Amino acid sequence: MMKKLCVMGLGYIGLPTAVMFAKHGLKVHGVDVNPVVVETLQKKQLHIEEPGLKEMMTEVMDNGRLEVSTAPAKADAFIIAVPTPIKADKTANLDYVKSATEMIVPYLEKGNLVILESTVPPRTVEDVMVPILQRSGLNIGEDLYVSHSPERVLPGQLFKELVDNDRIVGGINEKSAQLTVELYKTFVKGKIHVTDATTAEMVKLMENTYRDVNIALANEFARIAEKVGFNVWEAIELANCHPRVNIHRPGPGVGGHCIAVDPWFIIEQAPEEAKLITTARNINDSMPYHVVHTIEELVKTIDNPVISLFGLAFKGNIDDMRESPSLVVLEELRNKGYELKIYDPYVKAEIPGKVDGVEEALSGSDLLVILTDHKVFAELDFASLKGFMRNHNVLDTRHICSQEAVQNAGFKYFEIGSKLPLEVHV
Ligand code: SAJ
Repeated sequence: MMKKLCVMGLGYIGLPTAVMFAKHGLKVHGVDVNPVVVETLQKKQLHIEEPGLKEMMTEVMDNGRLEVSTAPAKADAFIIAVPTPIKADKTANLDYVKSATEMIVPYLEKGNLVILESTVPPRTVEDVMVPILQRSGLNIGEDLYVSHSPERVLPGQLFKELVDNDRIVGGINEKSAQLTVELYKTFVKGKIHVTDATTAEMVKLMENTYRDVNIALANEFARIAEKVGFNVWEAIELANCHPRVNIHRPGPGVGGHCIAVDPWFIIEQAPEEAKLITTARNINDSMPYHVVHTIEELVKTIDNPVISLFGLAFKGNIDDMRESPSLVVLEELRNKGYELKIYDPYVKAEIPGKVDGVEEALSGSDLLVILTDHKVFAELDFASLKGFMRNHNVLDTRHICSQEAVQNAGFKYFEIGSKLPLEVHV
């Protein structure tokens, strides 16, 4: 029976996981290398946002089940939930995984379990973690158990998904997997599927790669539509009437810290074989540049055009800008010297050129470009906004506004994946 847990990394995944285990009766020692994070948490304040987290964390800190520190402590089980960013050469930066593993080595004892939750390239547990853990002198698989159980939860509804989602547990051997299942059963109500460590690593990467490749296919159809001359959105809707077809949505590109990153972890391990995955990644990465090209075509007949960019977040109704295609569009247009007005009601960060209201973001503008599928953008009342703009053009890269409503309000409506050439309102 596991009673004491040490969680390495107190970010979006590690902290809620630590809190959940504490809430369910375990004694949890949480570790973060960043002293500012540890000090903040010790004051029962949060450095991340997640509904319900603050209340639950306060409760388990008050009853003594959760303590936080910059140094590990002895425990029955260790969970590593640290970031695995991507390097400029598109390979995984495993420095945090390595250093967290190294940090726990002096604390390991016979019978302990070590679980990696971070998303990693296949074979990381076997080839990177196990050799480090061997330094403990313990016999891996017999005296020390090791497994991978990838996190698969969506920020914003973490606590629900931690409990309800199915979980994948990949052990380096059966006993490791079995102990890991027992531990997560503390609070997981979803099904727990058992496999080996490398398969578990791949499962996580395959889920996100599946989505990336499908989005790339949708984006490729959009480009084909522009060349051949049909509307991709209508064609996708019709194709998706087939019971076994589910074409994804074209757009300005793929953002976020998962789908735009994880496929590279597969490519890194098998570049010759991962041809489709590499092509898909490149197609999705090219989309912001395609949007920029389309914008340039639209404004080329206008003197000193003013362009309003709506949406910085990588997807709708959130404030997260990580890997957002909007940032590429913004930077490209800025480098080309265009006058830009930027608006995103969700994003609090200071961005040069960002304004706070719709009216200010549209004043004197020649083209409104919708880059993020925020619900508030789909609900814009174009008739009342017309007066603020110099020319009345909308480029809807997400296909979220009603074309009819935009046109009825006296705007020209353009989208990615419909017929060129484009004739703007001037
Ligand atoms: N996107 C499109 N077209 C689509 C769908 C999405 O262009 O048809 C774009 C979005 O606008 C966004 C990007 O793709 O820029 C990614 O968004 P997303 O909603 O597909 O995914 P994430 O990154 O928010 O979360 C994903 C989820 N994985 C899968 O759906 C397989 C989530 O369940 C994972 O927990 C998360 O990655 C993760 O942490 O790995």
